[in-house]
Amino acid sequence: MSPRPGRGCGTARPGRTPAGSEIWVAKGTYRPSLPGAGVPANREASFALKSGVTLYGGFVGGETNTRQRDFRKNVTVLTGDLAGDDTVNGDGVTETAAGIKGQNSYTVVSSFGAAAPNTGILDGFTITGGSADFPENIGGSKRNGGAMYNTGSNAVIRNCSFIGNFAEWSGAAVYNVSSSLRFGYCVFSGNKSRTGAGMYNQASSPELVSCTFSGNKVLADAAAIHNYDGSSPTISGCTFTGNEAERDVGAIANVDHCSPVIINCTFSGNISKKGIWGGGAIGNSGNCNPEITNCTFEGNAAEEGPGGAITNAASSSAKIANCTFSGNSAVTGGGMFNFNCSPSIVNCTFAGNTANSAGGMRNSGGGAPVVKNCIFWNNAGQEGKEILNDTDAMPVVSYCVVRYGYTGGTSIFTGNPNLGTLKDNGGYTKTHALLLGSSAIDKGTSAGAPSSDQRGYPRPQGSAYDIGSYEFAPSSDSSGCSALSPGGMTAVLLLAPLLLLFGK
Ligand SMILES: [Ca+2]
Ligand SMILES: [Ca+2]
Repeated sequence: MSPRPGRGCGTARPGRTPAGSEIWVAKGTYRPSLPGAGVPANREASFALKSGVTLYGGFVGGETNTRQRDFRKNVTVLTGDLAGDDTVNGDGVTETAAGIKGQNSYTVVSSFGAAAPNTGILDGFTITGGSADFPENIGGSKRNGGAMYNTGSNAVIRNCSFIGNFAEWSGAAVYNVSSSLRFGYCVFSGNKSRTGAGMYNQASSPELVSCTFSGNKVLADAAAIHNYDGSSPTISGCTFTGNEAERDVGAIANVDHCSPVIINCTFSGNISKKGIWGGGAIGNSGNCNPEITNCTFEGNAAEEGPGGAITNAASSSAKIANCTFSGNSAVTGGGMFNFNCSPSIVNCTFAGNTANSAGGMRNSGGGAPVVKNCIFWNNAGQEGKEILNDTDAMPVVSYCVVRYGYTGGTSIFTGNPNLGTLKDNGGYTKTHALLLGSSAIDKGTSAGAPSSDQRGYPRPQGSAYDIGSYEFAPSSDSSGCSALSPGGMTAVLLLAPLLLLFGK
């Protein structure tokens, strides 16, 4: 793709702006193209980010520094609704893809790097009404990336909302090719495409910090993020809620050598509706080995498939540690489904998940998942099975609390782990605390166990490592005092990416 002609925000034109400068934009709506005399607006125009130039939205006018602006109050909208015929809210935002009417911009914002990556910065805007709806399969930005299309880009996007965009194929909101953008404090909602409605990454490894993906929909797979072809983003402190795939994977799909780092994230209420591979929140397939740490999966569903929270398939060996799986549901494997793969699942808590069979975990199709220091409790399934293995699956299960026991495991405990309700016990994500008298306290192994628990609280406490994602602290948990203020320990983990995003 080549840079497109585009009118800059307000009176400024990015194409004439020297590198290193800033453009301050007042509240209001801005379109990439306006109709001329007898000439319609150009659907192919977009706002093109320029290396070294920062676009700030959220001003009234009269401010003397960027800290005086309020981008939440002074909504500054970049819209693809060229004719002004979309269904919009009072700020001119097309709130869902269904509100798009007529011929909108194929892509609202773009960034392009040729000899060097694009380093533009976009801060404090709402990008809406992009519609990459070209009917023929020509690829490129007419069918992908309704709000934003990036290629060869290291742009920084912060405090932006991507709302109500559409793509015929991938990335209704954002489509990245060979790019490594950084997104901080961004919202992706109400977007719709065939796959990856919030973001589609092709050979791209962006960094996402404290972003929210909600209410995105796909006609096929991966309602929030689709990672493909060696895309391994870092996703920290993000929330995925209420995203919905007609087929597989309610939130994040990793396909073909994609191994993202996913840490301190919450996945709740995401749905795979009709997919045979399911994966209510996450699906990994084709040599994808993500690291999923300190995350909570709550109330996700694979309505007609396996893996209420996660499906691992096709030689994908995820490393999953310090995670909580609570109240997810599926046809089989209410918490997790593993097929022909060997993930490691360490210090995780599976509680209250449901399925017709194998409420906690189903292992099938070969492979040897390692399941260590985990709790499986009250996961409803046929015959009371918390973990169900087909004859060709050979999981190695040790140091686990499993209701009704587990044949073939070592160091299996069947006493009640006394789990508290799922709630904020400190850290970034909700947990089931171990309550006094829990069978999981000091029964885990130190071998391969993480040095902190899901909240970031140091392990071990007491005489040994606990089983599950929560480490019981004898001094404070016994007395009912909070062991850790929210965000206390794990804030350190987020510090580095925040500096990268905002130190510029
Ligand atoms: Ca329109
Ligand atoms: Ca302990």
